[in-house]
Amino acid sequence: KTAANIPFPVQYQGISDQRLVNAANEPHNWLSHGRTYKEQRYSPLKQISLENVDQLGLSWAFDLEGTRGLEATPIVVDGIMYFTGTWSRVYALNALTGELLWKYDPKVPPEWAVHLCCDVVNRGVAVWGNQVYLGTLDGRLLAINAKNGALVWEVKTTPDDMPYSITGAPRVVKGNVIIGNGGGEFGVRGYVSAYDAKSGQQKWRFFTVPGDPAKPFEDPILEMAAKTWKGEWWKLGGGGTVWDSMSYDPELDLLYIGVGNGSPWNQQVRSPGGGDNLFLSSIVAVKPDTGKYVWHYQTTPGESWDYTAAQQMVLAELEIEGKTRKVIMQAPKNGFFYVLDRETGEFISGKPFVKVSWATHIDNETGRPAVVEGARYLHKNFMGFPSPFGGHNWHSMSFNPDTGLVYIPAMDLPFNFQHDEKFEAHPLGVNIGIDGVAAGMPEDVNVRKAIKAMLKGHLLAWDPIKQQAAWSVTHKTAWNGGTLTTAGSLVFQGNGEGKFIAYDAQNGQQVWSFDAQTGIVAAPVSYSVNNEQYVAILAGWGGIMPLLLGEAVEESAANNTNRLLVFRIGGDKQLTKLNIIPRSLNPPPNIAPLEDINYGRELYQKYCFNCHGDTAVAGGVLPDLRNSPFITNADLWQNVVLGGALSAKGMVSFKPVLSDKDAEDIRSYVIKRAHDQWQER
Ligand code: PQQ
Repeated sequence: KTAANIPFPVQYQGISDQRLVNAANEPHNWLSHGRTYKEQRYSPLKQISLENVDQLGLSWAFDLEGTRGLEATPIVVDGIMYFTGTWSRVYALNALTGELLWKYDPKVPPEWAVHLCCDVVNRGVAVWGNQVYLGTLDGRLLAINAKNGALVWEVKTTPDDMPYSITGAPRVVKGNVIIGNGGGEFGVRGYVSAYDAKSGQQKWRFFTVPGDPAKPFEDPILEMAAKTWKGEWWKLGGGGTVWDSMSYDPELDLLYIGVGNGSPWNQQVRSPGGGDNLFLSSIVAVKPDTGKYVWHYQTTPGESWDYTAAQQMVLAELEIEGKTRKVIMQAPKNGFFYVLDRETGEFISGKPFVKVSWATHIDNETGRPAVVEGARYLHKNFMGFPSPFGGHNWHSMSFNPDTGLVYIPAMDLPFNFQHDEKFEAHPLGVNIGIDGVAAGMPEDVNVRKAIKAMLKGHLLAWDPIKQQAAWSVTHKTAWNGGTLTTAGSLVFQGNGEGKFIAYDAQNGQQVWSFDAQTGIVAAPVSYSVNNEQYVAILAGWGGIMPLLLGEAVEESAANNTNRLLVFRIGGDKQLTKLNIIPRSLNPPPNIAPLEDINYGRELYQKYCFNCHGDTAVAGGVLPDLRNSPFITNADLWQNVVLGGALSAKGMVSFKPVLSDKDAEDIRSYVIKRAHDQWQER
């Protein structure tokens, strides 16, 4: 049966602005990224509850192409589900049966993967009218016919010759499709754009950081922002990408955007001499019709640690000191949980929700962090918490108005920040201004093991009024999925070990678990069709940590399959058991001169670590080079690393930055690391 002859369910109706504004009144649907514009990820459905969750079972599963990260939140409209897979592919399914209605592959060139910091991922689509909107890894915004999957329009939202990308889901506000982009690790300037949802015509663009002051500022507010920068920041873009989060308040008519880190991260390189560097690491409120600035709150002035404020922003009404306040809540990478007044941006409270060592507290009067002496690593390294993975990353949190708790996929990891004395911007690989060897896991096996024991992931239930934890569960791996909470008093979360779990929302007790056979990073959704409630989750291991820090996810279920799993009470479908064949270790002898190995390590930690893993330990998505057949032969290796033999898989030629000898030294280092493995077990 082909997709074309499956009838499109008749109950489907297009999504109007009004439906989006009132999405909370449609419990059976999940109409936008965070279910409603408030992005609470709270489902009012309660057919699945504490009483019967033990009877929850698989209703159906849908296999997707690929074996890399799945990060999308499905959108469910009147019995149809829309979601994205790897390489920006879009799928439309019958949400009752799992039948494929249509699929659209925007055919992202595989070579573009070299410009992606964090896997070939996508966090989902927006639906409006009869169209589905999608941002692609290579910077395009697409409108696709929701009924038949035909392309309606396509625009390029980023310049062709710069390492921009899109992984975040678009949002539609008052007929405008709002889209950001990524690339902050490579050297770009962040912005958000709005396009007319019908025609694809650009309506406005808001730059999050000022450009070259010799040229006219695109917006008067950037003149103010430019006074907070020093040096020639514009040369490497300055950063501030809006790569994931947005939310909207229809009453205040304010669109909130979450702004990313500096580019490069290291402020000494980016804006020598300091300054707040607005609007890096800020929440910025703009008018959705014009993109005009209204207010901002900067979580990390003078950002120097990759502490993005691109994390989810949840809107809620909270009772604070006897008054109902319209708040915006965020748990950004920097480790503080913020509650702000969303009308004015006024700081209400901020407390650490994970281990934090870069600042002691947030000043109640000014709303500014008290940064610890030395944390800026100006003269020597700073070993601190949180790491650039963040106390919380893009994995969605959820807020349950019944319990009053926010459920955060939180992380505790340290990081060694050290200025890169030899920093020079290069055209391939990341440009962060941090010494890659110093940041890497140490050689000493015992120190390595001690650090490894510190890498933790938690499900944290946070009370935003008291600003303290209500309960928490510690996972085996540091990198885990987003959360969903429901009126059935449940919290759902998948984890890196490949388990999809339900917890009692009040106390964190585990009440149900399913073996998904692959690590989960996406967030679940809930919906109903024909008055029956379903919970859906994309299961597919990936994203930044499995690429970059294999050491932190050793207990993970590696990603052998990409699937959508859908559950209901009484579901009894079984997943077929996967047959996993571990690769045996058989490295060539470790005989290269130490000097070459060490130089190879320096290059590896500059060009290779971001995808194949810090100190050559991969986390289950891309090949672990220590076990790769390509290290057994110098010619084979050169064919891939310099010859581009695997560019169709995204491994481009590094000839523009590496010589033959460089490539061979990297191979020598990887061979050495292959031998280290026996010791490190
Ligand atoms: N993406 C992930 C992921 O998908 O696992 C994790 C991160 C990104 C980060 O930790 C980032 O800092 C990050 N930064 C940018 C940026 O600065 O432009 C983009 C992205 C992205 O688009 O995925 C991530």
